[in-house]
Amino acid sequence: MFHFLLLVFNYDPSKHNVFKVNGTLFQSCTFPPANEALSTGKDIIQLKTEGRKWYVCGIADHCSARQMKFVITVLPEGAPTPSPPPSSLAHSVVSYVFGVVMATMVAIGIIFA
Ligand SMILES: [Cu+2]
Repeated sequence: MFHFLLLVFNYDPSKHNVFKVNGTLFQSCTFPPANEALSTGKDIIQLKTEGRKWYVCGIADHCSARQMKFVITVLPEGAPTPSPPPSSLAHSVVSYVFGVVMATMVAIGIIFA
């Protein structure tokens, strides 16, 4: 059984937004239609499925020039851990400040059992 975890994007909504994209769009900083953007400033995303998820900021050149992009890999429960988990992942809500460069992030948190 797979439990989900929460991804929280905290940012200033007057300056940034969040698009969920695929790997190709992530690489090229191409965005879906603007009405698909998350823009509350505190977007909470449930990661319910395994695999890699990509998020980018769609404002101006933030994605391409400022590397305002985020990728997270959700591992199945019981998967071998590649490295010791940061202690913050033990919390029920995993929170990152959007805009911090995180090229790769492996989520091993099993939340809401
Ligand atoms: Cu931005």
